[in-house]
Amino acid sequence: MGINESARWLHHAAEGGTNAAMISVGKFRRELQELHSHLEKAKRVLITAPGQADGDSLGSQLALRTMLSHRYPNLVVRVINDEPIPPRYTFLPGIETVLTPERFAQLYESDVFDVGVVVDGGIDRAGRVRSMFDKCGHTVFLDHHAVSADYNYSIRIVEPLASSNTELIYHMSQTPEFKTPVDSDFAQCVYLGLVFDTGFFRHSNTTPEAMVLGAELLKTGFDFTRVGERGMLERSVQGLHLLADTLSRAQQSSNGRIIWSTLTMEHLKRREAIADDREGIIDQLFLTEGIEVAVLFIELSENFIKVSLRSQGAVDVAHFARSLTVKGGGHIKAAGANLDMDIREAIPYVLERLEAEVQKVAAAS
Ligand SMILES: [Mn+2]
Repeated sequence: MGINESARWLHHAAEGGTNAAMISVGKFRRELQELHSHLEKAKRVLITAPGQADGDSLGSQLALRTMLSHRYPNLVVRVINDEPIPPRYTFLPGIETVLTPERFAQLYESDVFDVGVVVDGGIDRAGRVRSMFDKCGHTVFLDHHAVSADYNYSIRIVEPLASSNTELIYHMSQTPEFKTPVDSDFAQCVYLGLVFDTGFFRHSNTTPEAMVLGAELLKTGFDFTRVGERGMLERSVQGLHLLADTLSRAQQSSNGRIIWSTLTMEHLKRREAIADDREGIIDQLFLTEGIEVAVLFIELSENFIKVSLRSQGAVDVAHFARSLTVKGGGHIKAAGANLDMDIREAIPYVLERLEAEVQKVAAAS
């Protein structure tokens, strides 16, 4: 069948009348067999993910590495990411195996791989790793985002019902093709992705299946408090100050229905903070009483702004982000857009449009 025990149980639960979304890798039967047939013959595999790796991305890459190394003991598996790992993730078991392209070049000679796998987003955002990926004999795309990838992957396994990419990998790992033993190291990688992408089972992508999987993983006895706190909540003191600065700069508009703040490169430098310290600030901003939408203007580089958006749901911020730029998008309640603008230009450009949107929603209700 290719569905593990818990998914099978959920299948029964779904048939019994609950409206639970069901994540089942059974529908990827052919893709999984094809993947297995390539891996069986392969000598070297490359695993990568888009830049600015987060908890789901790293959890996925490490869980996948474990899954492949267990199933194919002679296979050389290399995990290469364009950017160095943010310090918050250094506690993850196996994290030392994740290399930057320069570290990889120092340690190993050949950058030729038989199979390349990209997880939690497309290869177009994987920076310098893309050229290695392009040379792979077979390429695999493993994702849980409902996006259309332009790249001509040999195999695509995309399950938008999976709350996190690690949830998809977990279910793959339990099929007859892979049969990965779930020990506490493997479990915490899967768990980190799960809590990261669901915001500790708060976001709307949280499903009964995701919670059942969380419970299943806890049985292996890893320190889930530590995984949650170190992997998501803890900040360096520099990061703490950056958060405090950004929150104290917050302003409201539309009668308090919009809250917004800014985070420039100068702000980052002043506090000696790093890019990863920006993580989670938008969510904190959003947890303000009476707010409909929160916006954070992040200066990524000169004249290049990331607009992060959170909504209670009345304003579809994915739609709004797309209205700002063709490359904008995301989910109804959480979205983003990158703008080629100066931050002083971007703020009125976005706020005027957003205020109109909030007004429209208020008038309609
Ligand atoms: Mn993800």
